[in-house]
Amino acid sequence: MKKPIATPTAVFLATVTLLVAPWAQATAADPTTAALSQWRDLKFGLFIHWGPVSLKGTEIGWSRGREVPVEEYDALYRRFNPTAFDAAEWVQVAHDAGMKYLVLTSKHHDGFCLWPSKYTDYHIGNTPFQRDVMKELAAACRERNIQFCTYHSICDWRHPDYPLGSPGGKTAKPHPNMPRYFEYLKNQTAEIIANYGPLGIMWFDGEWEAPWTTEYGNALYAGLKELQPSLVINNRVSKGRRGMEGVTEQADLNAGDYDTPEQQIGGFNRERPWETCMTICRQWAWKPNDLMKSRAECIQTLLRTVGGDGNLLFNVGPMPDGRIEPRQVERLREMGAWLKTFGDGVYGARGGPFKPGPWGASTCKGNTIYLFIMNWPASGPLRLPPIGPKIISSQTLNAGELGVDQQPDGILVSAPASGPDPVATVLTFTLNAAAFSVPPVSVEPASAGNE
Ligand code: JFZ
Repeated sequence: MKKPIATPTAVFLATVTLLVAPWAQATAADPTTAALSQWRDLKFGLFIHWGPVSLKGTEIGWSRGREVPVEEYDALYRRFNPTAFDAAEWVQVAHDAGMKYLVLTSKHHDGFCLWPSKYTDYHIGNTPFQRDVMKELAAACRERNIQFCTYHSICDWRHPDYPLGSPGGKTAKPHPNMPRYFEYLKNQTAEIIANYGPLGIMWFDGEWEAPWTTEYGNALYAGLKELQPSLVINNRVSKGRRGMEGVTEQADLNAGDYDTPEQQIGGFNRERPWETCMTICRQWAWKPNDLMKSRAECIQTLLRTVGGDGNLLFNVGPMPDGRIEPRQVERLREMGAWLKTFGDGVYGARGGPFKPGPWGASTCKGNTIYLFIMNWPASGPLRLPPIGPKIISSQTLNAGELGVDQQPDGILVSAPASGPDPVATVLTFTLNAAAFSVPPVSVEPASAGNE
């Protein structure tokens, strides 16, 4: 018998249940720790939910067997022909928005694959379009120094081996075979890393259903780290996530490098990395005339997220012709234009020390605290809690002279005479010490007015 070569892939494929968490003993030299801190500095990424379902304008995965009959949904790919798709254009949009990474749905809950996988026929290569979207995007990202990442659904409501089906995992398949489905998942994720890696993140989802267990999740995590030690993997690879808050309970038992609050800004947390995922409109996949967030809401969402020490993964659903909707492109470019002026307090910064609240948010880098003041008291100055280090100087970037008065019991900031900025008044404090060493403090809501 020929001895199998122990390539990482072979080791991965041989691994069925690799228990116990190496991620629990991460050290500074550990590749995950290094990759995580690099990724955290990027702050802002583009999430892309796309597939043949864009032809219907309904939600990806969830509309299968609901708004769209299963047979019709599964046949959409035969007429999916996004001839206006231009990977360089998508990456240009992300770049112009000030985004530093991009996460594409390699496969959503509906099972359709945006790359020509050798483990299924249900993929982009068998559409009239035929082109390998993932290959083109990965290359375009590399060219512009944007980290290429993938979203991959664990649940697959179409695959006959996966036990649950549409709508929404509420039906049972006649001949489930979960161990074989797990092989499919391992094969495909290995294929993605081999063809399009190294990736920034592998962003899993659909882990909440019963067929997926901690054992499967931890084994998948361990196997992928064998293939690419620097790979960052979100907490949805395993169990233990608490709802839409996205925080993993018992993180020492459940694999995953960071938490994933969904459609909400995560709570202030410097201990465990986190990333809010949020849609620019309401739906993840493209919906005609979907309600879009305002410029101020988009930018403030980013600032509140970064101020809580998190990343923001902001989602668009491209249209069936392959373009990102022009008004969404415009909104993203507005965010980028703002970041061009004020991004210093975003990229490479950490959240705090003043925790986000109705008043606004703050970040810190070196000896500087960046304040993003969104709501001023109805009258009088904004009162911030006291901090140890001395404020040596203060500067505003988009308001006239602001009075800053550091007292033993707090810091008083007078409102700009020019009136509040529709996004945020941006102000820096330069300290006589490292700003990150100031212990995080809450800003009393009373001092933000509105009462
Ligand atoms: C999940 C996906 O279902 C969704 O389509 C999108 O990809 C998002 C990033 O992640 O979001 C969920 C997950 C679970 C529920 C709702 C949305 N749920 O259980 O109702």
